[in-house]
Amino acid sequence: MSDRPLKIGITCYPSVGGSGILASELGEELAKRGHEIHFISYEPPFRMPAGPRVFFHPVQVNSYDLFKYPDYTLPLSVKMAEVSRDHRLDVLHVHYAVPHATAAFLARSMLHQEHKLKIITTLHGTDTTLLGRDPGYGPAIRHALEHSDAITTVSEFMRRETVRLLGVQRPIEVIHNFFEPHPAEHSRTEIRRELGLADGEAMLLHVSNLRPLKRLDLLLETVARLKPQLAFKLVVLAGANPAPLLAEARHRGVADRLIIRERVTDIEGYLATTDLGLFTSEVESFCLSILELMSVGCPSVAFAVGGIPEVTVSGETGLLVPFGDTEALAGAADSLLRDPARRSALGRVAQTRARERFSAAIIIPRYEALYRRVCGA
Ligand code: GMT
Repeated sequence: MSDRPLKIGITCYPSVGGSGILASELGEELAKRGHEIHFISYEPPFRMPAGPRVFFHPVQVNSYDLFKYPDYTLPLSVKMAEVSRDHRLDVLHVHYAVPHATAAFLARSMLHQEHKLKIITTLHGTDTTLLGRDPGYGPAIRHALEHSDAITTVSEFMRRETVRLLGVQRPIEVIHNFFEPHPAEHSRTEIRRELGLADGEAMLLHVSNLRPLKRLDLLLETVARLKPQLAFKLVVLAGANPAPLLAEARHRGVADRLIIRERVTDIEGYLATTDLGLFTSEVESFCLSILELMSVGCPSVAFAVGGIPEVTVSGETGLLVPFGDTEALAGAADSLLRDPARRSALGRVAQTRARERFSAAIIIPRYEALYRRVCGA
């Protein structure tokens, strides 16, 4: 296939979540490279780029008294078919299998001979590790994957889990996540002032959608274990209602250490202000937030679970400890907060690793090559 620009449909969850963020950034980078991007979802994705060659097609979901549960899959598949046909899409790239991969399969069946739609499914995390185990979803996910033209996962861990849990026999290509920082809107001084951080007070950062697998209990336990004489605040950029987290922090007597912000858009400003990332997930197929911090030269401490060791190398770009060992995690955080020189050294290596392995310049050509391979087939 020639090097002509491609017409690419992207479907993702538009809410604050790693898969939606990755899909939006992918669309932005592809549009910059001359491709035409059509987002199809129920809302514009949280970080959807504005600009030429980027379009958004909303999926309208009506509610009918007849149904106890509203259905999204069918209207999504109808919209996918319509956009694919009207805009002559070369490929539809769906992020997160449920229900996007199934809807794409239905869309292709609806188009039949009219338009040969190619489907690529990227698995991000709980579509395999949680829903893949659910007997109510597993067979439908497996079926949609078997009918995708290509399957990718965001880590080698995720590839192995997909084979193990879903028994997928088809080739799965690992294309790691990428991050390309935009210029920050606010300076470090402005953000520290906005957060009310005192001079000499270190800033720990936790970014997540606060779901149970982020293990906020262990996050607060780690904060409680940090030595009281250490001057720090944990800033939480929350992608969901933080009220239960705050209540639990009060209960544990650590609420005064927490600063919570919601729906932050100047993520780069906060990243650049952070001294150390703190993550306590029990499973993470990749952990985009660790990469985001690495890309601005900031190390993180976390549990060595899932794909996290593929992103950050313990002792070189951050520190990882066995899952659940909050004493070791607090010790790791404590040692780095007291040693700015070591923190900077880890941060420098982290930034180089982010650029050399997980930047748009490295990852986007891999997706482009995949699209061309699938479309030429
Ligand atoms: O599977 C999920 O939990 C949803 C997904 C999301 O939208 O936040 O998260 C996953 O995708 C991110 C982007 O690829 C990864 O960085 C996260 O590690 C992954 N989450 C989990 O595996 C829990």
